[in-house]
Amino acid sequence: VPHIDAGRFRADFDALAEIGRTVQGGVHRPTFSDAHLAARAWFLDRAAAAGLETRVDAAGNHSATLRSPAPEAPTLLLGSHLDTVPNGGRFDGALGVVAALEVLRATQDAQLVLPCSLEAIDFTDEEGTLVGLLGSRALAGGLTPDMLQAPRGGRPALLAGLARAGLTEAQLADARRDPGTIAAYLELHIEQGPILERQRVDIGIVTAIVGSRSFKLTFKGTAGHAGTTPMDARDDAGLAAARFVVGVHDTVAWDFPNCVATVGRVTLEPGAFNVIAGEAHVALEFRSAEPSQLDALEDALLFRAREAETLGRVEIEPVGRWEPVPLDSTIRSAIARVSDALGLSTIELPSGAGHDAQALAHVTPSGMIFVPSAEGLSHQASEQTAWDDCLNGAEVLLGATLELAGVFAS
Ligand code: HGY
Ligand code: MN
Ligand code: MN
Repeated sequence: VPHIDAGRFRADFDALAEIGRTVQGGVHRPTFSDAHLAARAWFLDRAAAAGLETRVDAAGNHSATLRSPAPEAPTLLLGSHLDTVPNGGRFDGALGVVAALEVLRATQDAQLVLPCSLEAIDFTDEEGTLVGLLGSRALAGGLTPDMLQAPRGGRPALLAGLARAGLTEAQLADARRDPGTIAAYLELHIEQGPILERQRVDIGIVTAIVGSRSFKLTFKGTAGHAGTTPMDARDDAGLAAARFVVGVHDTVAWDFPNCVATVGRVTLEPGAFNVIAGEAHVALEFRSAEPSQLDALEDALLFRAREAETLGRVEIEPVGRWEPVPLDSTIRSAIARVSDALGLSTIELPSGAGHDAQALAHVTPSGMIFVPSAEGLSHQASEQTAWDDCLNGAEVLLGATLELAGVFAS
């Protein structure tokens, strides 16, 4: 019976964590940065070293495949992502990719013949440094040209990034797979929240993934002299942005208790001590598991923007959205069965983080396995998951893969 080679798994995870490592011990691998490109090359090298087929598709998705001898065998995709947020952690995305590779190698080592091919895949730009779920949406056929016109990272960064990676915008859609060739999608990921740790549970069985919407807001004020302009004569874009940030917090805290909203960046122009800000650029993102709540939250927060605005008004630009999706119940019960057989405790929970699984869920049965995050911390250098938990996650991914290969092959 196949089993995870603990030494090989750990050695690969540690080697990958060195690529783009930061002085604080985190990882900085924004999409198409040198570190990101190096991590993807490393992944293909490791796959080739194991004698697995490797490929890079038109959206830059990197994958390793253990081919089934069965003719017309569908592919069971095991994925995650090697790109990170700026100054992110070692586990977000990377754990799932290394565990997926390890599942293929363990299966191959055991000379187990499956009715499905197994493919370990690293999706392009999951984090939205450029677009968000770029590779997984392209593969699932969910990438539309309008998503590339005003992406979160800005169009110049997108085009420059694609060029660095040897990709072109026109070919991204060629990465689309016929859903008939995909048996299912499975992803191991850290929880990135505090629930599993608080409840001392080993494995999280993900029920659904929240939806999210992102907007760029520009508050237009009047730049002016910081010394000579009386306080009642100012049209201060910085003050408008500050009022908006407080309004975002109050709106969600008071009226949308099970949603979240974040202003992760405020940039004031011209950005000098002695100049009243003429413009404020604000990055807004909010999430909910309920589509209807996303609409209500959008209305409420954009109303707050207009309330806060300066005389020069506020410009509001949508720059990204990911729909909430439920995950597959057959996969959820397979994860539960495998975890129970391994003596691991489980709970079911929704994901407050976005994942490639929400792009795949539109076209194929998709499921996610969570392992605990220490203190619920993520998207920063001290992101940490105990190695035993990582091993548990990889064993559950292996067991669920072997079980589901039989279920979804037909
Ligand atoms: O932003 C997210 O939720 C995910 O980590 N990309
Ligand atoms: Mn992730
Ligand atoms: Mn992330």
